[in-house]
Amino acid sequence: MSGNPLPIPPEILHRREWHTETMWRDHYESQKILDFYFNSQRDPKPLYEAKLLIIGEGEAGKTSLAKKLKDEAYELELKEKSTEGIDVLPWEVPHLDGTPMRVNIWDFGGQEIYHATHQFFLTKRSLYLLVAEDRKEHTDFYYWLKVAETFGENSPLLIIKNEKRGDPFNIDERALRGEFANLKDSFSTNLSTNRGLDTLRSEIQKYLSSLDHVRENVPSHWADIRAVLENYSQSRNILELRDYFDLCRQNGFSDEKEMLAASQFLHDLGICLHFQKVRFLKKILILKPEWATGTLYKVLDNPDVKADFGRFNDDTLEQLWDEDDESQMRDELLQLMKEFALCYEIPGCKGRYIAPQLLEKERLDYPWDDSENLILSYHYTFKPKAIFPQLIVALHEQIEQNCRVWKHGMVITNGSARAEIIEDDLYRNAEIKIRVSGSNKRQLLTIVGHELDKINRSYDRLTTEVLIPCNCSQCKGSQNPHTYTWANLNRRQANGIATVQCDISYEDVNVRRLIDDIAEPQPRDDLDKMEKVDPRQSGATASPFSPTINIYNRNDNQPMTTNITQNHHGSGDNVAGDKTVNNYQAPQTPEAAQQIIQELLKQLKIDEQTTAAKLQTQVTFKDLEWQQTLWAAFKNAGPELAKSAVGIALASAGLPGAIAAAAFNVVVEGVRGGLENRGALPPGDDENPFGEPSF
Ligand SMILES: Nc1nc2c(ncn2[C@@H]2O[C@H](COP(=O)(O)OP(=O)(O)O)[C@@H](O)[C@H]2O)c(=O)[nH]1
Ligand SMILES: [Mg+2]
Repeated sequence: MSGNPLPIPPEILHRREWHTETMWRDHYESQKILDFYFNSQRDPKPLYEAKLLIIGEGEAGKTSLAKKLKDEAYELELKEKSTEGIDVLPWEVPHLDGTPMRVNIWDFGGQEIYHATHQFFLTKRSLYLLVAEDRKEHTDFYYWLKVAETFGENSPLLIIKNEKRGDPFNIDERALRGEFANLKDSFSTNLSTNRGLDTLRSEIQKYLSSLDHVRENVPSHWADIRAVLENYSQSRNILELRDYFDLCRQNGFSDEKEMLAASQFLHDLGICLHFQKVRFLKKILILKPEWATGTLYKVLDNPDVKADFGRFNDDTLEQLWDEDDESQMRDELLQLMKEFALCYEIPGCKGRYIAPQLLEKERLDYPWDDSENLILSYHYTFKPKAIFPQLIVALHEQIEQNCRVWKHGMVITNGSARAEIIEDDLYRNAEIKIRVSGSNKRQLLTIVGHELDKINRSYDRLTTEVLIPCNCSQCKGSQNPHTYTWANLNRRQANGIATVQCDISYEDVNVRRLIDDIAEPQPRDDLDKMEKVDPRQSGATASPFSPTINIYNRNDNQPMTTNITQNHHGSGDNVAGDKTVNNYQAPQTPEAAQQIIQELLKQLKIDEQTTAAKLQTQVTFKDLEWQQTLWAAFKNAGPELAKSAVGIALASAGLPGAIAAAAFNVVVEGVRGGLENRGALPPGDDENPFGEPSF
C-alpha cells in the first residue's frame, strides 16, 4: 500500500520512530493504514492545516516577519526580545480554494544553541522561509539551505531579503538554485515600511495552498480531537496520557491503538509532542511544543550555566524551573533534555549535568602515545552542528576521568584502550577524526564507530564517508597519510582486487590488511537482535562498523550498498533488501556469509519438538528480507560453509541430531520455496544450487 497514491498521510502510511537505544525505525502497519483509510472514507474531513517555518540568523527579522504576516499594522519593536527556542504563532489565511486554512508559524531562535533541536522540529511537508537582512553580511545561505534540505526534505523554501537599511542586496541565487532544488524563489521586503509585504503574503499563501497534504482527509474524530487538544493548550501545557485517552473516548475513539496513532500523527505535524517510545515521556502529551523547548532553553541560555561552560545541577533546575508545570514535570523535562542529547548526567555524580554544546572551545592538554595508533576519520559533505554534541552524550560514560571533553573533542577509554575523537569546527566538507591507542584498539574503535553511525543514520539525508589512512612504508606513522574511502576498499575486495596504489609513494598496498586493521570481526552475540536499516535511508554511508553487504543486481552486477549494523550493547541488525527487484544480498566473504546464516537461523523458534516439517514451514513463511539475505548468504558461503553454519546454528538451538543432519536441505528448500511463492527467486536459481535435496 505504501507505494500507492492513496489520500493517506505518510505519518500513517510509513512511520519512522525514534527507538531510544537503537535508532529510527520504519513501520508499515497495515491495520492502522486500513483503519485510517476506511475511517477517512466514511467520515472524511480535510484538516486544512499547514506548517510554516521561519529560519535564519538571529536579528534577521524572523519574529518581526511572523508578526507582520499575521498583522501588517504590527509596529516593529525597537528591541524585540530575542526568541528563546521556538515560538509558535497561529495564523488564519484562506486557502486558494477559499477555505480558511490554519497555519502554524514556527519562529526559531537563531543562535547556535538552538541548532541542537533542529532535528526534532524542522519538519517535512512544510514551507520554509529563510530570512536574511542586509545589515549583516554573515547570513550563510549555504548552511541554512542545507539545514532545510536535510531536515525538510522536499519542502519548498523561499528566501526573504529583509532590506532593513533600504538598500537592495544581491545574493548569488543562480548558484544556490543550481545546488538546492528546494529553493523556489526569493522576495525583498522592508518590514518597517511594509514594502513588498503584500506580494510576499500572497506568494506565501500560494505556496502553502500547494503543499499537497493540506487538503488531505483525516477521520472526523481525529480532527475533533485535534480541536479539543488545541482548546486544552490554551490553559495547560501538559496532558496526562490517561486524560488524553478519556478525551478520545468522548470524541468517538474506542481503540487505544488508534488513539496513539492519532497522537503520533499530531506529533508529526508538530501540533503536540508525544514521545511514545521514551519511558519517562510516553505518559504525557506536551500540548505546547514551544513551552517544552522554552523550558529547556531556560537552562541552556542561562548566563550562569553558560559561564560554567554547560555545567549545572539539580539546584540550578530547581531555581530555573520554578513555575508550577515546570517544577512538577522536572524529571520529565530533564529526560527530554537527555533525549534531545542536550545534556548528560556526569557518571558517578548524581544530580550534576553537562550540556556539551556549551563546553569550552579550547582543546584540552593530555598525554598521548602516538605509536601504533589506529586512525580513521568520518568525512561529511554537510555536518549538522548537533552531531558532535550528540556523540558526546552517546559516549559520555566512557569519557576519561569524566572530564577529558571539550566542545569539539573528547578522550574516551575502554580498558587500557584510549580513543581521541575530534571534530573540526566546519559544517561543509567537515571531518571527525578518531585515533585509538593502547591494547584492544579495534574494539574501542568499533564502539565509537557504532555510535557515530547510529547518529548519522538518524539524519535522513546525510552523506558520510569513512576514510582510512594508508599503511605503506611512507604513510605509516605520517601525520598526513594518503587516505582511502572504506567504500572503495570494499568494492576492491568484493571484486577480487587485492591491492591499491598509494598516491604518495605509489606502493601497492594490501587491501585486506587495510580493512582488517580497522574492522573488528563481528562478535557473535552482537548480531542477536536484528534491526532493519532501510538502505534508502542509510544514505551513502558505508562504514566498517555497519558491516557492508553489497546487493548485487544480477543483470548489471552493480553493487548497491546497504548496511548490516550492530551495536556494542548487544543488538545488531540485518539488511533489508530491495523488495521490488530480484536482488540478493551478497556478504563479502564466505566467513561473513557463514556468520549471517547462523545469526538468521537464530531467529527461528527451534526446540526439541521441532520436526523437519515444522522447520520447513517456518523457513518458508519467514519474511522476504530474511529469505533473500539467507539465500544470498548461502550462495556466498558455498556448500561446505553453509552446511556447517546450519548445523552449528540448529544444534546450538537444541535441535535433535537426526533432524540437524538433514536440516540443511530442509532450510534450503524452505527458503527457495518461500522466494518462489513471492516471485523473488533470483533468475537461474530454479534449480537447487546445492544439488538435489536428500532428506
Ligand atoms: N528598521 C528596521 N528594523 C527591523 C526590520 N526588521 C526587523 N527589524 C528590527 O530588528 C530587530 C531584530 O528583529 P527580530 O524580528 O527580533 O529578529 P529575529 O532575531 O530574526 O527574530 C528588532 O529590533 C526589529 O524591530 C526592518 O525591516 N527595518
Ligand atoms: Mg526572533
